Amino acid sequence: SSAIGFDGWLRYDPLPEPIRRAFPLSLSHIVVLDHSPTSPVHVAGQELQHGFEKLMGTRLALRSHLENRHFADSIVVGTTEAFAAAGGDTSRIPHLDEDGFYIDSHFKEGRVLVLGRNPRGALYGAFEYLFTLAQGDVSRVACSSNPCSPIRFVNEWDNLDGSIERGYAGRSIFWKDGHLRDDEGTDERIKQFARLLASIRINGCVVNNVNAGPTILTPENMRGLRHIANLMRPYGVRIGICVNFDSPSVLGGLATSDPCDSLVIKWWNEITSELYVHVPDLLGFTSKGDSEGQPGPMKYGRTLAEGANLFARALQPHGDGLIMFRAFVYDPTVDPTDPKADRCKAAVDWFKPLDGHFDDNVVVQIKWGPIDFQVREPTSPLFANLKNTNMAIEFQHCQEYMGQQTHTVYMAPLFKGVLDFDFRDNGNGDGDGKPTPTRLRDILSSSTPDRRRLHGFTTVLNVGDDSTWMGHLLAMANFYSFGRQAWDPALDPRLIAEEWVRLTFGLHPKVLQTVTDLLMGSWSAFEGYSGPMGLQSLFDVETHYGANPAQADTHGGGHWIRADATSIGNDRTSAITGTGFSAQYPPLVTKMFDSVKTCPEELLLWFHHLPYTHRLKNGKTIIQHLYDEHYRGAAVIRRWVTQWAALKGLIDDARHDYVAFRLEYQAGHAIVWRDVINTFFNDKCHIEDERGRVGNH
Ligand code: GCW
Repeated sequence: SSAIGFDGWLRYDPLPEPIRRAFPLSLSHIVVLDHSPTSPVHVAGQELQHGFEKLMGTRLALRSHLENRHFADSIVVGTTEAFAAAGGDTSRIPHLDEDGFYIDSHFKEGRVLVLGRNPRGALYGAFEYLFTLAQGDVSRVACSSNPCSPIRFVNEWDNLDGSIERGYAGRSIFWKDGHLRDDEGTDERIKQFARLLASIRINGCVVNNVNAGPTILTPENMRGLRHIANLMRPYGVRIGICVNFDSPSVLGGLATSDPCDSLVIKWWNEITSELYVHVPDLLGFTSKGDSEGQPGPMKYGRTLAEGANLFARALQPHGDGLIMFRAFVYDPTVDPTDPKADRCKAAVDWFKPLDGHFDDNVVVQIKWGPIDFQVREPTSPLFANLKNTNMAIEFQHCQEYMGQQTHTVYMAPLFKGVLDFDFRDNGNGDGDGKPTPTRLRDILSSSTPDRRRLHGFTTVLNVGDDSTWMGHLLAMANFYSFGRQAWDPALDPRLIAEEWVRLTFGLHPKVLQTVTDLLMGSWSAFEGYSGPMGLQSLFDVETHYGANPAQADTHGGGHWIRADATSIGNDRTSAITGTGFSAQYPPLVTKMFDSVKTCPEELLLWFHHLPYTHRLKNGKTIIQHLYDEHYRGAAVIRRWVTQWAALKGLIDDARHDYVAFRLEYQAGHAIVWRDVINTFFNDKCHIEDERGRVGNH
């Protein structure tokens, strides 16, 4: 079972005979409209051959169009341009954007068209067609699809020594002992990773940690980057790197790394040119400047924008490289006794004044919430404050604060809510007189033709060399869902889960129902036993793993819940008593959060400080709801153990046992969470649980 999960959702398990027989075409060939073996179109042809054979039991021969102009009985794969050049009729193909694709399984003409606007799009179409078949759908497919945004990147927090910061799935697949891994299996793993990324239409991967030092830029490691880029390029995945701001002084031996110093500028220009020799299609740089001990422009008395533009100008001559400049800048030592201090306000405080000062190839990369990947946060107000700046959202699928892959927490419902958030600032445009969209997923869409800005989607993924990639088979649903949501943020998380379940565990209706329900209830269950009502998860502040609620209010990290003997919650309203965080939103949203009546109850204690006896809409007091939620959450996981056991025999034993073991662990750990937190609050307020489960005072 050591290879459990290596294929991810790309298993292509043989389809049942009745489904195979219902397939109306008798195909014999795959026509690949491209000659280059390193083109994604070539990979698409091979993937179609491999997938079709596994699913349908028929091996189709690969052909190039020059040998045969006759498309019947074939799957034809290529760009729309190559198809037209080969004599194909493109009149029915709708408009395609970069990376978009068109699929038409035309039964009368006896062929399947899989065409992309570019080679990458053709590969995406090939996967889409195979996924449709793999889910048992052999009816006619006629569809086209375009991405919401060209920025669909994953970040790997891999250190060059091979460790992964907040990685829960083994060691780095790229690095070891300061340079590229060279053990057997490395190339295979990198290719397989790129294949998984391509299959969910991810086009970029940042291959080192935001906290990594400057050694990524040594000549040896530039050769390593070249090797990685060459392996991933055929899958349409471009690589980027994180750059350390002090590289000119630390690596280059200069006297300073001041972004306005002419020698520093020259150093960055030269090293960037050198990098492009190795990686001609570099995605660009990612930077964590002036944050958590990392050096940045402010160290030299310069603004964050001056720092970002330094990189932007070094990249600019070489093509379309971007500098992804992170907005995660805050003071890590805020004083817990200061009632006005609030880490939530940091990103807007730092970045709003810089709106309009960033070059065109700077993208400010913004964590989805104002603190740090908690189980529940309001959508970051920074998205509504930058009107003349490119923005990308940063998710985190590696579950740093959500059980670190020993707990199953499917995050698509959480991120759907974040993306659906409406800032309600209609009419407050970006200065061109036109109203701008106000719902986050519309703000982030670059597909509207008249949008001048380049927005998009990133996540901290942190796969490792564990054979399941994410450190838990079920956590692969998160990896999968990121690709789907970055392509189309309006998608229903349940449909995404169902797709993933069919591709991963097959078509049995009971498996589909049980696993989908489990995934869909998982975030809410986890929130229940770790921190409901906007408390955030009450983690140990060092490990971010086990429950340690006592630390929340004493630590300078600023995850405060302001719990005392009579009341609980952080007043972040714009009232005189509050921190003023709510005022960073447009007025209608400020108003909604400011009022206890209209503030969504799942964020009530994020925004308000209230007596434990305050009554919620369901009639319960806050403290009773808190006790009950912890019991509900833990009970949900306990039930999963039984529900999963009922799938024995419907899933192969190796994978069934793998998941069963982890669910059993989670069920136990959820009880620990429940009891630690309920006891903590009971000790604070001495209010007994109405149902007699907590406290004996
Ligand atoms: O959530 C915090 C993590 C740090 C991380 C930081 C960041 C890479 O605990 O480990 O550093 O966020 O996003 O930069």
